[in-house]
Amino acid sequence: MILIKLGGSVITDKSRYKTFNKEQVSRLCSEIVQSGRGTIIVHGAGSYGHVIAKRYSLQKGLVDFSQIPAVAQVQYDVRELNALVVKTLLENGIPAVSVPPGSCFVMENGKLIVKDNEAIRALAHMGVMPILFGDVVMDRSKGFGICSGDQIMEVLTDIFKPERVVFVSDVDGLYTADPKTNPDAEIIETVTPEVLKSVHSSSTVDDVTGGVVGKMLSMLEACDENRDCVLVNGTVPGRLLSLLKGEEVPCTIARR
Ligand code: IP8
Repeated sequence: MILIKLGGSVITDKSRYKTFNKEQVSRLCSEIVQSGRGTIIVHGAGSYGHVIAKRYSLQKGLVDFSQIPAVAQVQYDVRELNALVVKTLLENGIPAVSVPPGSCFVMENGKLIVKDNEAIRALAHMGVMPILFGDVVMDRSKGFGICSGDQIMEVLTDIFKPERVVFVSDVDGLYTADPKTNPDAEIIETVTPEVLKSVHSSSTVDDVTGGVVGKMLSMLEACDENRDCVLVNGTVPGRLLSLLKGEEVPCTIARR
């Protein structure tokens, strides 16, 4: 089984509040179906989550009660995005159901706690794909917090032990600098914890969950000697399909 995260930069326009990239999501779903591989899909929040989360500093947890309407709004918005993703999966013949992390789980000082994963396992066992996503989640010590899709990936990796973990983003991989602003930036084909320390962290859009370096940390966490962890560009038609078919494509592979 392959665990795939469709990043917020691919499924939405991260610079414009609540802009869903319907065509791109539909194409990616069809590439996943065409690959014939068993998959589980997670998605990020994109502009349905990060814009308001950043404006109200929701990643800091409860600081003052003026944040509360924003907590409810972001939860509402990411469920709206999730409904759009699930609808697109259904249209592509993938039986998918929504599992909103903020309604099922809690966090402890920013760490997601999943004590009971029976429903998720039962769904997958029956051939129904549980779809989890980046969400606002109640936190035992901070009141609430932001749970990223990357944290969900770590939890699902523990549950399902996928043979491969794939992060679909809008860049070819990890670069030595931000490729959107620096023409000299070079792609790093293999990232290790040592390589990551030397990489400059930057993000051109509002992102409350750590951008590409945060993602690499999650990738390094998820990989082991039997499991590949890959960052691939989903905005290039056919690239995800090629990767899933085992072909060589431009990407960054995490290795410990
Ligand atoms: O887009 C962030 O999830 P991500 C979740 O996977 C929110 O980092 C609500 C901003």
